[in-house]
Formats: sequence, structure tokens, C-alpha cells
Amino acid sequence: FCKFDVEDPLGWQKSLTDEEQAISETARSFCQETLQPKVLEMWRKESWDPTILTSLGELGLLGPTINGYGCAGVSNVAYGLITRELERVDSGFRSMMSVQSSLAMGAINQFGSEAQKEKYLPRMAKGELVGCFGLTEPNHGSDPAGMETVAEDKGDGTFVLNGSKTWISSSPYADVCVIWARCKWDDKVRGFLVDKGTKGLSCPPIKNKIQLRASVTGSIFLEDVVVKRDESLLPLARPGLGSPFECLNSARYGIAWGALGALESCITESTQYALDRKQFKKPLAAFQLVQKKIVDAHTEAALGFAGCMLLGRAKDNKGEWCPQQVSMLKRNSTRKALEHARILQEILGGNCSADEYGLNRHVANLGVVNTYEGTSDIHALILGQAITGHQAFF
Ligand code: TGC
Ligand code: FAD
Repeated sequence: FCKFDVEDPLGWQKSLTDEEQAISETARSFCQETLQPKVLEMWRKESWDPTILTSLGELGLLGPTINGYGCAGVSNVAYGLITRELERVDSGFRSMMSVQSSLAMGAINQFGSEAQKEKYLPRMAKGELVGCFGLTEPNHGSDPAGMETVAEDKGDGTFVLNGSKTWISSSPYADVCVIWARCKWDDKVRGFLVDKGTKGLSCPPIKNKIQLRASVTGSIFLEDVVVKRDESLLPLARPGLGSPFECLNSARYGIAWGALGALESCITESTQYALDRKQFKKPLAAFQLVQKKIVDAHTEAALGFAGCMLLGRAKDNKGEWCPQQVSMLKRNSTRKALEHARILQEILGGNCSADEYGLNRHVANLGVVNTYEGTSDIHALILGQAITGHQAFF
């Protein structure tokens, strides 16, 4: 037999390449040495620290799967390892990175013109320019097909955008907003790039969140915003929702890894607490009920990572993968992480109220991680349709 490895019970990490191992270690060192000491103050103040993105950029961790344009061009497994390390500290940091990388840079890389890629991607890869992704609207979250934001073609090489987006990660600090809007001429959704400072664009923050406080979230208001066709329209985005959903596939895949990173952090902290704290003259860790909580969480984290690894390798080997697999893992990781983080929180007793314990932040954050990028129930319906052949959305 091999020795039981508490850090990697099922041995999925043994198949990482040397490069993936090195990227994971780089990400872990940065997250533990630089982000971990900052997170509590950022959480309390709901603050934004621009040096986080520039530091991630210096390490080659932004838009990491993109080839060229100053990006590292690493594997999808490596991308998952990065989100795991960021979310081990706080889901807000992973959110910041995945919105920049998968949603904003991803949209420009996949659907932008060469000029747009040259203009934005190298500086976004360095973290000098911040991107955001505006899909959700006040009246349309799970059903973006009902989108009310509109684009009108003025016939002189310009479009006029009107509408509003809500709950948009990083929008108050974004230098470029990816805006999905319904085009008046054919009723189809297309993507537009809108630079900060454009007349009629405003992105106020949404303050006093009770989850994800270490990530800044805002609205986007577009009032008669005039943009130039060549500079703004993403020419390769297919008319319709398929293109924004392709960006979501990548971000949801990253969340599948990241949420398990948050769960790992909860396991580490609660296990140490259980070893240190004594009741009835014994460490909490010596009680059967406490051990069961820790074992159940370990098991789900290990199984979850094994699934993420399978999907990551399928993506890397240009093998067969499909969005429903991403839905299954995004849903499973976020549900299991939230369920078990809540159970592990019981080990802290009255300290479950203290924000100094990262576990309490993770429990709060994981509520929103279950919700954005498609709620748990929306992913259940995507899978339900694939399994039964019946769509049950409406
Ligand atoms: P439906 O008719 O099924 O599809 C419309 C078109 O899209 C295509 N498609 C996809 N393409 C690529 N990948 C996917 N995953 C795709 N899913 C669908 C589809 O083939 C079709 O193409 P075409 O060529 O026929 O036009 O769409 P529907 O309107 O019925 O919607 C289905 C539903 C409910 C599953 C979808 O609307 C959905 O996923 N809703 C959830 C919305 C969501 O996830 N929003 C996320 C906003 S971004 C965010 O939350 C960022 S959080 C910050 C962070 O990540 O940290
Ligand atoms: P709703 O769609 O109103 O859903 C409410 C409830 O109804 C949910 O439980 C849902 O599962 C359920 N429901 C809806 N339809 C059905 C159905 N057909 N059958 C059964 N149940 C149903 N969006 C962006 O575009 N960009 C971002 O950067 C971004 N960042 C975010 C950051 C934060 C902190 C948060 C909280 C949200 C963010 N979002 C972002 C928005 C997020 O994607 C949406 O909140 C999410 O898609 C859900 O939409 P909604 O809030 O409108 O909920």
C-alpha cells in the first residue's frame, strides 16, 4: 500500500506536470504570503487594492490560458490550480481573477478584432487595465435572454447603448466593460467594449454586501453611450447568447476548482482548531462526531478535485468535453463546499461569529459562489434537460 496522504487522499496531484506543480506553488506562496495578511482588512472595509491584479500579472496568473498577447498560455489544469489557491484565501480574490481572465480577457481574446486584442490584452495581462463583464440586469439574472439593454446602429459607424447591469464584479474600478446588449436591428445579443470615462457610462459600487466583501461589486448604467463600431463591437461574437455563455463555461470551470480551495481552507482551520481546543479533558478532534465532520469534508474535497482534474485534462487534450460537465462540477463543488463549510463551522462553537476565522468568511462567500455564474438550481435544470430531454426552465 501507499501511505495515506492527508493533503491528497486520492492522489490526483501525482499526475500534475512539473510546470503545473510550479504554477501551483507560485500561486500558493503569493496567496499565503501576500493576500492572506490583507484579506481581513479588505473584507471589513470592502476595499479595492490595485496591487493585487498587478502582482498577479507579474506572476503570469492573469488570462493564463491565453496564448500570446503577453499571456502565459498554460494548461486548463494550471488555471484550476490558480483559482484553487486564490479561493483558499477568499472567493473574492478568485472572483477578481476569474472575471479579469475568463470573462473580460476571454471575451476579447475569443471574439475581439486583432486591434482590440492588441489594445487591451497585454495591459490586462499585466493587471494595468481592469475588465468587467456585464450580462446580468436588474430584471434578468438567470434568464439573460430577456435582456433589456439595447444597442442602436446610427448608420454612421457608431452605436448608441442604453440600459443597466447589476451585480457586476469589479465594475467600479473597470477600465473596460464588456457589455452584452440586444441589437435593435435584429433583436440579437452582441458584445461591446466600453471604456471607462465614455460619456454616459457610470459604474457605482454596491456597498454593504454581507458576502464576498473582499471583491468590489457594482452596477453599470449606460445612458446614450456612443461607441465606434471598429473599436467597440466584438466582431467575432456570434449574434445570440452562445458567445457570452462560452465565456461563462471557462469561468464556471475555474469556480469548480476554486470553491474546493475554499473548502480545503475550512478543513485545515477547523481541524487545527479541533486539535487545539479541549472540552471534557480531551481535544475536540478526539470525539467521534467531530471526526466525522472532518472526514466527510475531506472526502468531498478529494472527490471533487478528482472530477475537476478529469475535466481539466479533457479540455487540455482537446478531448471531448461539454458545457453540461462544467455545470455538473460548478454545481457540485459549490454545493459541497457550502454544505461542508457550514458543518465544519460548528466545530468553532461560539467562535463561528468571529470574522478572524477565515472559515466564517468562506461560509458567507460560498452562498454567493453558489449563486453567480448560474445558480445551483439553474445548473440542475441544464443537467435535467441533458438527462431527461425535457427543458424545465419555463
Ligand atoms: P439557450 O436557448 O439554451 O441557448 C442560447 C444559445 O446559447 C448556446 N448555449 C451555449 N453555448 C456555449 N456554452 C454554453 N454553456 C451554452 N449554453 C447555451 C445555445 O446553443 C444557443 O445557441 P444558438 O446558436 O442556438 O443561439 O438559452 P436560454 O436563454 O434558454 O438560457 C438557458 C440558461 C438558463 C441555462 C442560461 O440562460 C443560463 O445559463 N443562465 C444563467 C445566467 C448566468 O450564468 N449568468 C452569469 C452572469 S456572469 C457572473 O455571474 C459572473 S460572477 C463573477 C465571478 O465569476 O466571480
Ligand atoms: P434570479 O434569476 O432572480 O433567481 C432567483 C432564484 O430563482 C434563484 O434561486 C434561481 O435559482 C431561481 N430561479 C430562477 N429561474 C428559475 C427557473 N426557471 N426554475 C427554477 N428556479 C429558478 N453578473 C454578471 O453579469 N457579471 C458579474 O461580474 C457578476 N458578478 C456578481 C457578483 C456578485 C457578488 C453577485 C451576488 C452576483 C454577480 N453577478 C454577476 C450576477 C449573478 O450572475 C446573478 O445574481 C445570478 O445569475 C442569478 O440571477 P438573479 O440574481 O437575478 O436571480
